[in-house]
Amino acid sequence: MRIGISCYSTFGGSGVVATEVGKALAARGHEVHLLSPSVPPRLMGFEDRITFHEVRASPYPLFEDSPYSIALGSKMADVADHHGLEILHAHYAIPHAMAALLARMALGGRLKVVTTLHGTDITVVGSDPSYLPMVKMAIRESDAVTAVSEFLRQETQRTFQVDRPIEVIGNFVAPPLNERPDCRAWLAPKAAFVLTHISNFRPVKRVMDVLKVFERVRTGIPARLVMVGDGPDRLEAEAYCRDHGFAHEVRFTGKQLDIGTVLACSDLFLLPSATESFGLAALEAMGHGVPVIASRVGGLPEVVRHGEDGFLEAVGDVDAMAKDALGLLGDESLRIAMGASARQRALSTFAEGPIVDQYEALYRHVLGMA
Ligand code: GMT
Repeated sequence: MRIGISCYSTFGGSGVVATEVGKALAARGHEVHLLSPSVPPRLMGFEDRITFHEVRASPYPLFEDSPYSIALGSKMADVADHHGLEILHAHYAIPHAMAALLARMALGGRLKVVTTLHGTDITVVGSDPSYLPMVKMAIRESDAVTAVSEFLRQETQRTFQVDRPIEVIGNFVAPPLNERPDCRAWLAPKAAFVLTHISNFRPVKRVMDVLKVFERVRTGIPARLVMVGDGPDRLEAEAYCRDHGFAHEVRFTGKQLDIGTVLACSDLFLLPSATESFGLAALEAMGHGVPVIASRVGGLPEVVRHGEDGFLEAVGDVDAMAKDALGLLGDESLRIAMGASARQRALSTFAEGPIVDQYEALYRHVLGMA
């Protein structure tokens, strides 16, 4: 099949999933065209059968902001026309799904649009009145719609009052590489435990809760915290560590491509989000055998089993999360058992092969091939 995939090129989960799906499809022999404002971080190096197309919205003195959605729709139509695309797969509804529908109209309808809903395109920004009618239209008019968790499927139907089928296709992880540089020595001298958080530091991630959990844990056991990523709440987080006298125990790495190296020497992953439709970062930690402490919210309970792969607590309950962390890190056999359980779950229930099979089957279905 000839497939166009559009996504954001930031470090967020939807861009990661879109790129990894594209790479997996190309490895299966499909022709993949990736459309994004810049090269997505996971598209490193030359990949056979994947072509990258940069989307650029040209400025004009009349525009306050150049209309990216229109430029994306134009690029989609152009690429679809010249490369004979059969499917346009939009990852994250805003604006990719609307742009794909415009491209379909521009080509007289001979192009199928698949939309994958990822999270805040439904739960936060998508339900904002300034976007809601267009997101609803995109969900209704796409040839197929998927959601990354059962929670998100139900939330979409509730918020947008749509009764069309929405297929749940979860996120996936590949088995981690065996050979990694050992970063434990420089992350945690003096044999301290390593706690890790990875996100884009938006308010929805509640990074201050990560610090409050760590603050409690460090008083009970020797520990270090690694904060991977960047975003609006990073400055406040760094200031909190300085003001509370534990900045020397927290390492802010900024954005990192190689999260596998950090996860390979982590003992615990923290994800206390306010909402999370799936929690790809938690799944990636689990794939490395790292247990997770997270909020009991959104799609996280579909990924992390409380008491088996880690612990889930109410949003904002930093005392309970710290208690869980101290219990887990203080009991070596529990920590090892939960890490093994997390890894087993990630690499079986969320293995790449069967999940890419689901996308492939969906494409065949919308193309009338199945
Ligand atoms: O930043 C992004 O790329 C999307 C982001 C979001 O906020 O929508 O992440 C979402 O998609 C990921 C991949 O499917 C999920 O693992 C995240 O849970 C989800 N984020 C939220 O729901 C907050």
